[in-house]
Amino acid sequence: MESTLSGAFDYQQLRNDITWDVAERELGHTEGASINIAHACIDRHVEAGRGDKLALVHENHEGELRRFTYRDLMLLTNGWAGFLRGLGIRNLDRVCLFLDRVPELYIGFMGILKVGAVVEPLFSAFGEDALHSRMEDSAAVAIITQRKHLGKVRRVRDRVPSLKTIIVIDHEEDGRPLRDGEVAYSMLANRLETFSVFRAYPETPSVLHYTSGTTGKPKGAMHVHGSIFAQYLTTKVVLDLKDDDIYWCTADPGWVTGTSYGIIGPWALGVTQVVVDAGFSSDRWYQTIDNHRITVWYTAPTAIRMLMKDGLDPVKRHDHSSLRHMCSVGEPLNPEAVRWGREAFGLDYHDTFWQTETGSIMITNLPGMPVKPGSMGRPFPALEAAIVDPRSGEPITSPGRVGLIALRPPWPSMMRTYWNNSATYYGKFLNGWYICGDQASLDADGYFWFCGRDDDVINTGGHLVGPFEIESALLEHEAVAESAAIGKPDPVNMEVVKVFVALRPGFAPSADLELSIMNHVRKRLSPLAMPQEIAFVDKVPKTRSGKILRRVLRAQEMGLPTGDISTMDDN
Ligand code: 6R9
Repeated sequence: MESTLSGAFDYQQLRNDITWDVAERELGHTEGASINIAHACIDRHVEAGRGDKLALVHENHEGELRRFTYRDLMLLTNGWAGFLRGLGIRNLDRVCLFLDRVPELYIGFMGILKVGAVVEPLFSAFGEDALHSRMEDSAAVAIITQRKHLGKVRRVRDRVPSLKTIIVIDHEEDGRPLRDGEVAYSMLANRLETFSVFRAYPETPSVLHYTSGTTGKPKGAMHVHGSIFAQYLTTKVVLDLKDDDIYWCTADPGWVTGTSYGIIGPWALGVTQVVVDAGFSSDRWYQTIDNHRITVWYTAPTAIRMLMKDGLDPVKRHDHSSLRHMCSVGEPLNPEAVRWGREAFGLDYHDTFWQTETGSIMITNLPGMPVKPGSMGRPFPALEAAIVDPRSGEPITSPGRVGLIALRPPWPSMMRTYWNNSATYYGKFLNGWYICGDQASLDADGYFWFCGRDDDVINTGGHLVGPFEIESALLEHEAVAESAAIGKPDPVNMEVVKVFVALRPGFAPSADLELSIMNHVRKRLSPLAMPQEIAFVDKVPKTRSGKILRRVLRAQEMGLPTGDISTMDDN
């Protein structure tokens, strides 16, 4: 494979210039000094005279706007911290956030950090079991929630012995009596001019994030205050945020993208961000870009595929001329999605690969770097990454050979352990590398090409086929809106490819369509990758962060238990 690149982008230069200590320097941190994420993201800006700058523009479901400056955030997070301290919440206590995307979620997050406690963000859509297992595992002492979710919390509280306090943020709007151990807190009525922020250090625990659980039981990745060095630097270099940007991250803080890049990153840079607490509709999303004059947009392939499904007409009905940079995370970004983005917005979606465990972007298409549609790009310049042999952990350098994605520790936002599960944590390292559990290959230009989750890769007649390339090929077929490819056990070939396909509006299942889809994959990829079986479905099962749950389809196919599905999106 020969280089297909030309142009002025100098990756090696960036590797020389961008090191983690650049972030420490720019955040004013010196060796041995304390650093608290909440102070660095909020008070620091106020102290530097930037208190009047807008930090958060919040739009609720009805389209009503609320604006918060950095000074507002300082006073409100002080309020939160004073209140939490008054409740007896101390450093390292785990405090859950169980809220829709209301301002209290974002501001409460920082309030918890100010008091030195550990934030545990949970999707408000979680059912009782998902809520219970996480609260019990972390031994949470408090949970911040709202009336509409209080019923769920009440139903689990007897089974979470550590839980002392349930904090309800919108009690005033309702007024129904609270019970023992439940307290009301009205954020906007509680501004505190000063608060002595907990003296945290780079290794002090900050955020406990349960993983999305595409494979097996969710695990709590423990992060520390020093993670901000990586979140700051990647936000600056990859998301390219600048002082006058209006930034929109579409991720919910129940998912790590919604905290690392939906709270910490943008505020560490002192940027204005927009939060929309409303469900998905392509019109609403284009309206958001238009109304708020969004300049930088961070989203996910699942959302992009939903936008693609509705075609280009809705794009044309809105003005998106404010957009200058677009990024994607969570799943492999299909080449077709990149091409569509070019057509719709005249810009490239820049893929970013990382994990709850890594805390920040690891492999990515940097701004200015030529994007190869379908490739996730190259290691973040401050990081060493490789493709390694699954047995020896030795780097594989020959282009095109598939191996495991491996990252060289340490980096500032690496998880420090899995809560209550250090054995699993230590099991993630091989030959001095952190092993992500994903398969990929490198090309001659050093670009990474994603193949699949380690356990999703299909072995047909001894050939490894990545579900991603099959699903990407399927997306090029005019009838396909979304799909999932799995390996189905086969007596002859070990596995054969089976695909689950959701059709675009205007298409209906038929034998002809089946044949046309099969042929399309055969021609685009190979006879091996051609699906032997196609099931037409209304939608493919996904996690709340938009990841296709191939594991669930595989289990169903074999009549086995589906395992943990607590993060499955059941909307
Ligand atoms: C941030 C986040 C991590 C897993 C990861 C991989 C998949 C994420 C990806 C991607 C291909 C990308 N993943 N980004 N696969 N290309 N750009 O998603 O964290 O929820 O912990 O998931 O998601 O399989 O290992 P998390």
